[in-house]
Amino acid sequence: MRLLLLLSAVGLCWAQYDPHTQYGRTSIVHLFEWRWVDIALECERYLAPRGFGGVQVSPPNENIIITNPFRPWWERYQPISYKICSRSGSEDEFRNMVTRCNNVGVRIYVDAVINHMCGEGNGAGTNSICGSYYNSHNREFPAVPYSGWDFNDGKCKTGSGGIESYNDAAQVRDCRLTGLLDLALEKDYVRTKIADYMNHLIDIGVAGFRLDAAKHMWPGDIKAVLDKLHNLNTKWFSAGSRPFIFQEVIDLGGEAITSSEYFGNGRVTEFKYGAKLGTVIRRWNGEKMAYLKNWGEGWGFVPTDRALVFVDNHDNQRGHGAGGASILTFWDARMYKMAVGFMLAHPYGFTRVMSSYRWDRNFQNGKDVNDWIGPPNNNGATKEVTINPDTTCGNGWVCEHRWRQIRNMVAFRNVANGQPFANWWDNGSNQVAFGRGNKAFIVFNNDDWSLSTTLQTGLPAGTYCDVISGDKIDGYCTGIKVYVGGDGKAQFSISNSAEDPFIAIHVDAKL
Ligand code: AAO
Repeated sequence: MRLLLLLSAVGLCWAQYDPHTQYGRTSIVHLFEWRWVDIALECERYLAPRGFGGVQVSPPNENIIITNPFRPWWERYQPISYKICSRSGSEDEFRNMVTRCNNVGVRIYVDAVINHMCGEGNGAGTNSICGSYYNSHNREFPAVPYSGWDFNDGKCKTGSGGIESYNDAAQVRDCRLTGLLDLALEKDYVRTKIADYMNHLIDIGVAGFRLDAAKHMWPGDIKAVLDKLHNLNTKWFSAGSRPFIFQEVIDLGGEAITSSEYFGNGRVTEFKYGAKLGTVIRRWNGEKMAYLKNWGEGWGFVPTDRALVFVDNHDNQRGHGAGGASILTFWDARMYKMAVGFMLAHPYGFTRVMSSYRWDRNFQNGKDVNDWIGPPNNNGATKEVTINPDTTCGNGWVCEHRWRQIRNMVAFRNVANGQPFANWWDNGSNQVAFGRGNKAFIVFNNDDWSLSTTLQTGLPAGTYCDVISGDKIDGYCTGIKVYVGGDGKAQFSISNSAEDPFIAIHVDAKL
């Protein structure tokens, strides 16, 4: 009995770090700007059968409509109300998506924009997705309702009212982030309004939240909001389950605020991960893959059970946020697949895969002046995600999560779940290999010469199908075959000019 009590206490206090994915599903995908109807279909036709654990969705609440530039993706980070009403769809469509995804074991995580409302310079009107009135000058948002009392104007100490220095924690939290009206989360009224919004979503059946701009909120204020949240809906989750929380805290070092201040609330986004991995795969600054031997905490990252990791996100794939030029994206497909492959093979952190849309990049003086372009659309109405005969996506959607190499590495991670990092090998340069216990093994050649060597895989003897160059279909392999001997060793050859210079095998791809 005492043990049970102890276990349930541990279970409770760990719960916000647990994504509540279905057993054996270990990654989520950010379906950036997708419509709810398309996500519902994707859960059923692709994500569930392929072993994805869940979806991070774009902010579902009502936002301001920006027409100059025309309907940028970032208008969704300027809330007008907490009505479930966005260009991804209506509340009915949102509910339908959550139900259908949960019914096939795929969880929904909401991007919660709770630090602020719209920008201060937006004037007054009803130019919002569902027509709710706002007056940014007077800080009026009657559809919530919020008024002047509910913002931090009096608390912020900078002359401009905006964040002027990231070396001062108080202004980062009390002043406006790029002019966005900063909510007074110290007020119980504001906390209650935010919690009501999040509870509405929890009751519909979402499994958790990305807390946008968490760095711009005091950790104690976030905790006060989280303490008001309901347990997850028992239609799909066990009684007493707490919502999964991951906080967007950009901490690349050298600022007043560190991500460790937020560990008590939930996980944090580890931005060093993608910035460093991109630098290594690009071989910038003298970095090489051999140095990845102690990847994870050894590189100064947050503890693995506090980390939400990703190669790129919706900001830094287009030069917003942090990480800079080293960030790899679908635009650098060959290196990107290696980076995502490495992330999904490595045990560190809880992994999120990015799924993007294409836009017309236009670099001027090193900056993409088209970094604002919104999702594929007809006059502002988001286009359907169409599926081509070869299973890729049409209508401008990139669907990285459907690329064979990425989709198969999501499965690799599921197979390797719980298995230790093992059998590391490197050539002192950019040829490296490692396994996960006796379940899975991966080899990379990011050098300018061929790799040809015999390696200990840790796997049982047999013939394996490389899931990077092909698939195991009906017992046959459409790609490279790897023969593991009775001693666990196998011979690997990877040309430096291979389309994808890495090989991955696991016990579910044994022939
Ligand atoms: C838009 C317009 C603005 C306008 C505003 C209000 O673009 O011109 O003033 O509306 O009318 C998104 C867009 C914004 C957009 C906003 C609202 O990115 O352009 O503004 O929607 O529509 C900071 C925050 C971080 C934030 C990131 C973009 O800390 O929370 O900026 N990300 C989230 C979302 C994002 C969204 C918002 C928040 C707002 O993911 O999509 O904005 O809801 C340093 C700091 C970081 C800071 C960056 C950028 O980073 O550490 O905390 O991120 O600066 O300001 C090196 C350093 C690194 C540094 C980086 C950049 O890498 O190591 O620390 O350089 O200097």
